Amino acid sequence: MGSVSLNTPPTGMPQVPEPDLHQVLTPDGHRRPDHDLDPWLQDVTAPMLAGLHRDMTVIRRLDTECTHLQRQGELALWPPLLGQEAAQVGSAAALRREDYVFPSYRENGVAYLRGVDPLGLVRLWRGSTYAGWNPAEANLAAQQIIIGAQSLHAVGYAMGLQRDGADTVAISYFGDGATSQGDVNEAMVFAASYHVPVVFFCQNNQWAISEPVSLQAKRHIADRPWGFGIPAMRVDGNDVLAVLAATRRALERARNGGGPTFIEAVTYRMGPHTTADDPTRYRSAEEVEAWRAKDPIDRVEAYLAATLTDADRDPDGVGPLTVERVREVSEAAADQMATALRAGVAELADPGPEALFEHVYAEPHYELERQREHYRLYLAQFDGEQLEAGAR
Ligand SMILES: Cc1ncc(C[n+]2csc(CCOP(=O)(O)OP(=O)(O)O)c2C)c(N)n1
Ligand SMILES: [Mg+2]
Repeated sequence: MGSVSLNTPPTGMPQVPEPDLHQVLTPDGHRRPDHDLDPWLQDVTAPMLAGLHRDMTVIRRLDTECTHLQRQGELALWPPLLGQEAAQVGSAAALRREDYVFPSYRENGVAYLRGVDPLGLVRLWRGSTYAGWNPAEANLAAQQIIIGAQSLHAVGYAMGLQRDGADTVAISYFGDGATSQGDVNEAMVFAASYHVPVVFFCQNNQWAISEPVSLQAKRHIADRPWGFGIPAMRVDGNDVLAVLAATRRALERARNGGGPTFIEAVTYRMGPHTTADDPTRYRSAEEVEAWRAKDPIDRVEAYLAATLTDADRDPDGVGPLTVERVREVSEAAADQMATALRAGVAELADPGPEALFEHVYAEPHYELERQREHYRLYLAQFDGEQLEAGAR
């Protein structure tokens, strides 16, 4: 593996670069040399790319299925990640099992790659559980709705890791809009001051609900961290290899005592902010079409089509590895996930209104018991049918 030194500003004289966009796979599938990222991509093989293609395809299907489930009344809300598959898969693939992830509501693909059962995500967005997975098992915190708050949690956790002398890194995911929040800026001050093993991973998807990034950032988002003394890299977030390399580089730097790094993954939210949003009210169809041409899955297929030869063997079969075969395997994995998800949703039990009182305190609490009894008596006034409707 290559050098882990980043272009750290000299002490006392911060250098504020205008970072260029790092890209190793062009939208039409050509491999571009990148001095900073290439050393982190030495192990990339066709089967590995096929695996990244499969993961992106599966999370795209997961996202589409959940959007449909919301439209069919099965979920209360869903925040689509369509278009952001490379940013989520590339970064999550770089993580070690023991690294700890602090996500926002949009990192459903990252959650999938951390081993979270998609049904856990569905139960969460259906409102039938407070947590769809055990954070300690997946090393994935609960999804954060308070914009940017998870960056403080990540830095606090990383300060603990530092004190434990652990060989582990915390990573915080957030959006472009979140970089305008106090929490993210405070987190960067602490991260830089204590030189903690944390990676700030910003998916700049161009929009904070209906507010374009151009309104709240007069320079690149990646320029901001330099002011805190945190080196930053601006990468093509629709380029899974560039994201993988940049995240590996930042993680290794943190692991080796190099402190925090900020990654701006430049991508695009192809769908609505959530299923409650109508993006046609604030952005043009031309803008969306321009980004469609930069699709993260298409470019991996184009690259494979241009580079696969008969010498590339299908790891699961007898013949050569072809783009058709890669697509087939990815679609089969997506079908399998979607079938299990649909079957699981049909069997989900409603926890009932009294579940509200569970897990508030670790131990029984007389005031909570009083409230629970009061609520039980209130509910007893209704018949079962009304109760069920009210519980949704
Ligand atoms: C502290 C706080 N303020 C406002 C909101 C309402 N809100 C929800 S999502 C969002 C936009 C976030 O945009 P961005 O950080 O770019 O993330 P994206 O949704 O694009 O992934 C806002 C303002 C909130 N959840 N929390
Ligand atoms: Mg955004």
